[in-house]
Amino acid sequence: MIGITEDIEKIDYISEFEDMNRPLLVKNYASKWEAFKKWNLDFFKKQYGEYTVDASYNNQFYELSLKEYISYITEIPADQRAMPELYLNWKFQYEASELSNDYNEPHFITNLFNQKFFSSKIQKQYSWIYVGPKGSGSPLHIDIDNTHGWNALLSGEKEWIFLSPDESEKIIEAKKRFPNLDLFDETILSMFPKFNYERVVQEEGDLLIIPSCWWHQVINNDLTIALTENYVNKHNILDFIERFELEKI
Ligand SMILES: O=C(O)CCC(=O)C(=O)O
Ligand SMILES: [Fe+2]
Repeated sequence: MIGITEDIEKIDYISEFEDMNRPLLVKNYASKWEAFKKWNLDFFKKQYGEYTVDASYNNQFYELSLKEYISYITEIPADQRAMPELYLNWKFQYEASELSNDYNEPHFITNLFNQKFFSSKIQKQYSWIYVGPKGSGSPLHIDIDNTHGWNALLSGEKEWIFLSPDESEKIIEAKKRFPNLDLFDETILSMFPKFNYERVVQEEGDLLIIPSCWWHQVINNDLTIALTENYVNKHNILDFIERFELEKI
């Protein structure tokens, strides 16, 4: 079950959420960040317009400059764009690491990527800025390498569908028939009455914690700017390390 809190200090995050592997929406957590005031499309275009970024549409990936991307989604009306929901995900930490001065990792999580036994660069691989026009979003997935994630919405509104790891078998089975299983499509959703899912709306300034192996699908209800980072804690670190050991063999 997803939790919602207006005040993180009023709940016992560790026992009620971290140890239970439960998602949590923290209202307005990111509203006090510098990033919340500063990060908008004009700022990105002026400061980082020339940088090359990745964007996706219908599961295809494209490389373009940030300036080109911003012009594409703001200057061409959606019905005249060949890719109306072109979605930007920028691994900004490699070239624009100073952007990390504009926010703080949520203080209530434990992130073992900060520990000395990991490379100091590991977090760069697991930090993204997402920008997307209305109607864009992310297909149903669990996060990479079984990491946990947090997602801070700096502008716009996102709607999420969550399914717990207990639903995995049913989802994997359904994906065999429908590889692009779209649970925001009422017709598709009604074909799977056994799915236990929850919907949550994330508003500007809200922070969402997405625990390891929770399935989620996301749609942007209007133009959004979000920051998301993934991490490991005591619950998934062994699983994480094992994966990389296996890959080396
Ligand atoms: O906002 C999105 O579209 C994707 C976010 C997501 O999947 C995540 O933060 O893990
Ligand atoms: Fe995700």
